[in-house]
Amino acid sequence: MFNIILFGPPGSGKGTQSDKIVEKYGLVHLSTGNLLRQEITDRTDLGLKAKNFMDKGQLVPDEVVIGMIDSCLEKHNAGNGFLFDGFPRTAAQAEALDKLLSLKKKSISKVLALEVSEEELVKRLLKRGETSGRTDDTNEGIIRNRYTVYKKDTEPVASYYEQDGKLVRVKGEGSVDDIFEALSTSIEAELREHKALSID
Ligand code: B4P
Repeated sequence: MFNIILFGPPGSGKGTQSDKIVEKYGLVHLSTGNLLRQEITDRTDLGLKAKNFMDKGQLVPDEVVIGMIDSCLEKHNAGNGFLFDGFPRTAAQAEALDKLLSLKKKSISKVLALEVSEEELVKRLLKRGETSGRTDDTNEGIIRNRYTVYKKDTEPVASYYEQDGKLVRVKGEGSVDDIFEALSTSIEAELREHKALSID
């Protein structure tokens, strides 16, 4: 079993690439963004609370997101492993994830970080906002706030994994297929190492 984190700023293509990765490698996709949007659609208490933060381009509080991931890990018995998309986004979330996985005698194998310039991100999200109906994609000020929050709270999480030698940086600009190929190369190198060490 191997567990991957797909890391990167808002609009870097985490969701786009996750769909392709889970299909090819048979991983369970855990996207906190998708889970939160489902809670909003279902009008749950958690969803109503989260919507206030998401609409402003802010992060949803750690305790809400960590609780959500905890119950997802309980629900899914991932055969090949998990792909975490958009989680962890803060140091507290990264520490909580390590604790939750170590209770199951598991850990993160690799963190794949997509790198995209701010201007390209803003362009992509404004374009998606034309059709997605996502309130956090329609306003440039909110999109730039999401980027500011990323730089302040999320980007430092990369060094948490870099210290352990788990971080791989991948250029997130170019065609979706070329980026997927670069990600696949890193995943397969990890899988070979995994087999060589025969880690469960
Ligand atoms: P998320 O749902 O995680 O989404 P995202 O950051 O907006 O985008 P992603 O990187 O997945 O981009 P995508 O592939 O769709 O977060 C939304 C919000 O939820 C956060 O702001 C926060 O409020 C909350 N939240 C989520 N997780 C949280 C957590 N752990 N803690 C606290 N709060 C949390 O790509 C974007 C666009 O680019 C698409 O239109 C796509 O078609 C396009 N695109 C993709 N690849 C491209 C390429 N190579 N070239 C051109 N366009 C491309």
